[in-house]
Amino acid sequence: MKTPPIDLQRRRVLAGGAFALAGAGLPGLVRAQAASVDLPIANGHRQLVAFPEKRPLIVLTSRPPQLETPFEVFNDGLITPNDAFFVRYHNAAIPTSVDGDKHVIRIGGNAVGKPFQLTVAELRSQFKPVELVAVNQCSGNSRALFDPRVQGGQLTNGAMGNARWTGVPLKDVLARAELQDAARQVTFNGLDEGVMGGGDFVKALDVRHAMDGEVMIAWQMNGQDLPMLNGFPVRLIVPGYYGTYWVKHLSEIEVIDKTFEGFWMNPAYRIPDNDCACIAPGTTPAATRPIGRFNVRSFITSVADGARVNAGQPLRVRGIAFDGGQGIREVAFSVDGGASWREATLGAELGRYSFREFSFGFVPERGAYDLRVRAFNRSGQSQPMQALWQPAGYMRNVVESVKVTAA
Ligand SMILES: Nc1nc2c(c(=O)[nH]1)N[C@H]1C(S)=C(S)[C@@H](COP(=O)(O)O)O[C@H]1N2
Ligand SMILES: [Mo]
Repeated sequence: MKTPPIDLQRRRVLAGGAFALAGAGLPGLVRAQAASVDLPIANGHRQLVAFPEKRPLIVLTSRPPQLETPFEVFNDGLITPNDAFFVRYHNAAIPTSVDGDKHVIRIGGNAVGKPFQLTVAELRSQFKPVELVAVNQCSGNSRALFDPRVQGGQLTNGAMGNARWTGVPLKDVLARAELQDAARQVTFNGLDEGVMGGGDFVKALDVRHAMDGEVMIAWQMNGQDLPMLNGFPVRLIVPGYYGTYWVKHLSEIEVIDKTFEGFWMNPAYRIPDNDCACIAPGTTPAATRPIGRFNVRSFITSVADGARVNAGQPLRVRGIAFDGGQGIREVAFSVDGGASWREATLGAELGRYSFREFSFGFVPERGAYDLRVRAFNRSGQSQPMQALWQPAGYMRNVVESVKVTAA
């Protein structure tokens, strides 16, 4: 394909289509779009709307855009296409026009010797690019499936995606700022602004984590510029960690000599400080810590819950598994609701932060089947048979049940 002229390629403007309608309010959206979906939860009726650079996605809110990927997409391939990738924002004041080359990232804070700034054009030309396939998953992915229900965005399983990211290690960029011994944390801010509630969305990582060589400032996703709604022109990639740290439209990095206590680190995005990160419904955690790495998850993608399949004919089932970066070692499957288990076949590994494909086959006889899959990572961690509850509805990773009838 021929590359478009640089202006067109690098400059992103959010205008027209669903976004203009979104500005006019939800009734406009509803009139403009007939397509909708009923998610398997109470109050699960949702519109499917195509925002700029996106195919029709499940709308949670339109201002700011919060879009869930229709689950069928995860059966199309291990890489989630850019136009199908979910979108999450906290604040309505999101950038609508950005010059990708001239966009500036400022690096400073009270624990650097040499504050500096650089444009994205400089970032791309002055550092050695790296590539990594990694899952981005919202902490609240699957939140709507909790019982008892919890507050927050009522998401089913589509607030996740897997992409090949191109960028430079954050470590290389920070090295230029000459970190001082006092450096404790690094904060990240983007172009979007908060005027209500928690205010501007700012996140922090410990210095050691920020300097681990894997955390990346990325400008490409699956070989293309980032879509505007996924952080154009640059975003942070924090492999294995929940999406909340993957700051979009990254514009400001500060290295500081203490633990950052902004709203989006405390009290927001915290989990019970115990082994399961869970508590009994209705109780309050004794202590909390910032959310961290993904736990282990797996999903059947090729058959939907409630599907009818052909009795007496071989059924091939496939799906995806992932974890916080150990890599998937095994996926066990059951066709009898977990009474007995066998081992599924794993597909090629695209890296330990990627979705990993699994598949298995069996010949169903006439009757009902309860399909389950349970993944194990390389340190032996797995998924619970009963969901672990927590008040914010983060980190759901229960073994899913897909009930099918063979006839
Ligand atoms: N600037 C900015 N970056 C952000 C957010 C935000 O509100 N503003 N939300 C975070 C959260 S909670 C998630 S889950 C991911 C979602 O990434 P995506 O929108 O590209 O799917 O973005 C993160 N980065
Ligand atoms: Mo999130």
